[in-house]
Amino acid sequence: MKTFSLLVALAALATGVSAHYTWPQLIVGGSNTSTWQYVRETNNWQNLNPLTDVSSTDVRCYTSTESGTASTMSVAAGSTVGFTVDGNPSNLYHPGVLNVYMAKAPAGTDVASWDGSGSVWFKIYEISAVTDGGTTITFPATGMTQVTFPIPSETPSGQYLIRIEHIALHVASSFGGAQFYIACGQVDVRLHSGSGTPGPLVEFPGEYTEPGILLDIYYPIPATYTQPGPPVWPASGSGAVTFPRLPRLTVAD
Ligand SMILES: *[C@@H]1O[C@H](CO)[C@@H](O)[C@H](O)[C@H]1NC(C)=O
Ligand SMILES: [Cu+2]
Repeated sequence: MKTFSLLVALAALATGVSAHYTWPQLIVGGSNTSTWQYVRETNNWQNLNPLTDVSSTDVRCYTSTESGTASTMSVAAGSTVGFTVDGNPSNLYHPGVLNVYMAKAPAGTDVASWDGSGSVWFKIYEISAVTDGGTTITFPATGMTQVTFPIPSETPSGQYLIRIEHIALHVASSFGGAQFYIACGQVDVRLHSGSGTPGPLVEFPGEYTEPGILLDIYYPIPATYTQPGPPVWPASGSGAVTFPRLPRLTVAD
């Protein structure tokens, strides 16, 4: 597996071409909705390219050059939603880590026309790297074809952006090398809602600096890994971190 990942990274470096991916469909009630129906069409919907400039406002939803036409889906707090992976091939092919954030649109603002600015984002789910002091590092998100997670049952009613990102780390050893695959869905939490106070709240751009983003995952093997972003909310509850065991990728490209 490690040899495979290294070869992929070297091939990507050598040719400048690699397999990338997008998150075009929101999964609600166990069903895939239509492509770019409830997910904002991202800049990379055709070329699949990642974002690499974490200081850009595109790090919010990766939608600067696309017009917002997405609809907003009603969901229940406590229910499971998700995003599908589409690309070449259609899975989280690169070694990397994953985060899911939500941000509540200000009162009176339709989430469909909101840009996600301000200190508004809280993390509800993550799949980090697994380290063991320097012998191995593994990335449990690798190879996933879809990612599902619960909307915390404590989530207050309202309209939210749900932002998913996979941070590919295969060429992250140089500045700006980490590849961000981002998309935002639009949901209205109202079928059932909670009375929690989401947090800590962070801002994009601004939240991401070097730890967890600028590192060599191959040599020397990192002894520990710092997941980018704040801790998952709520600290214990429906959004608690789990590492789904999925079949590992054996072929690609
Ligand atoms: C939803 O899409 C994912 C990713 O393309 C696919 O793996 C899965 O089979 C689809 N689910 C259904 C129910 O069609
Ligand atoms: Cu890629």
